[in-house]
Amino acid sequence: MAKIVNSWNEWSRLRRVIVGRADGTMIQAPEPAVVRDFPEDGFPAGTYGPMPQDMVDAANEQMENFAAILESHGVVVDRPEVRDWSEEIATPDWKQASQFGVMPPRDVLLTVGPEILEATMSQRARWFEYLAYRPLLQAYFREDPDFRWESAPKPRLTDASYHAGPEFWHEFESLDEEEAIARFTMNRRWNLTEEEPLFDAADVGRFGKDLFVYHSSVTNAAGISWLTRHFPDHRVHVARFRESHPIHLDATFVPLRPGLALSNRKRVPLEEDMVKLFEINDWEIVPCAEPALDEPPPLCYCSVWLSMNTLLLDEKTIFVEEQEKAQQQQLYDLGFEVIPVPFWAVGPFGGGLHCATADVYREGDMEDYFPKQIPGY
Ligand code: ABU
Repeated sequence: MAKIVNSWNEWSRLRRVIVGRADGTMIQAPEPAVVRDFPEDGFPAGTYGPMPQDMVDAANEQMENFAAILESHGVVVDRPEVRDWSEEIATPDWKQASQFGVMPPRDVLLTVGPEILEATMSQRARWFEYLAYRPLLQAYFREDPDFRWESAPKPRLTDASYHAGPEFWHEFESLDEEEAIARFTMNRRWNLTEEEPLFDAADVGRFGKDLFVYHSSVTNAAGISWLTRHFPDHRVHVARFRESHPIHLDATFVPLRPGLALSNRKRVPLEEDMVKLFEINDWEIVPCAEPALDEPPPLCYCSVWLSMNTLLLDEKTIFVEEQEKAQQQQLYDLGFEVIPVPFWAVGPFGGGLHCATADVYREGDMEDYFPKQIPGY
């Protein structure tokens, strides 16, 4: 029987990966966890519906091209199921008028060694997203006797999981960035309460034995506590950055190879112990390059910092968005072979090259890259 699932970090040689799909992606209906508001592009707050078909086609074309590039480098590429994300969904506790999509597998699936963990997610619209990956996970389970298939406790996502309803986001949007940072980031709370553990997989940075989890607008302290208990052989550290609306670590702080990490030049780390941990273990943290875009493209809820949302083929070779020339040059200067990949059309579907993928197999085992630790962190 085959070994299918194994990945302990972000940089060891990639052999198998899931690449998402743009098909059927929705501008989500409002809910306590998220309100989409694109008045100039046909979706003012309160409205929802499918992404324009020409955008879906353009994103899918770039994703097919990326899958082909990965395959040409000896990586097996798996794809999730196409599903109808426009359907209303319900649990005994709530109804949600639309779902989201399945472009960013990184948000949902966390691979740690031989385990793939389905994250709780914190948006009602994303409650059933794991279903698109189930055919793949079932196949891995059948073929790989060591595969640990795990699912975090499905959250209730009742109103108790949120401080307020969709109106939270209307008020949030009325604040300028500094006000939002002072009110929410510095107080470690956006609209999630601590009612139940909530986390997105993309808030976890995998550095071998050490996992860094972003306390963000989609991951709460209970979620980080759950992950700490779930991975007793790891050291789980809280990461925080000076960012008004944090969603996911992979456009904020990413490892490039043992001893080298890339940090968002604007989003300053707020955990002093985190910076110290890297310093005492002789890691260099470099600020990323300036992004090519000033503003995100139409219908995009991600930031321009998708410029640093890259995928490592191995610790010397990195896939970078084709038009992010400054980021490419910086990585080249740091000693990487840079493979440019056109991917801007995918951004509005939920992310860049890292978001659009989920590791299945990278070579190597769990290693300790931070032998010196800081007690209590
Ligand atoms: N899913 C990654 C998005 C992060 C960002 O927009 O900065």
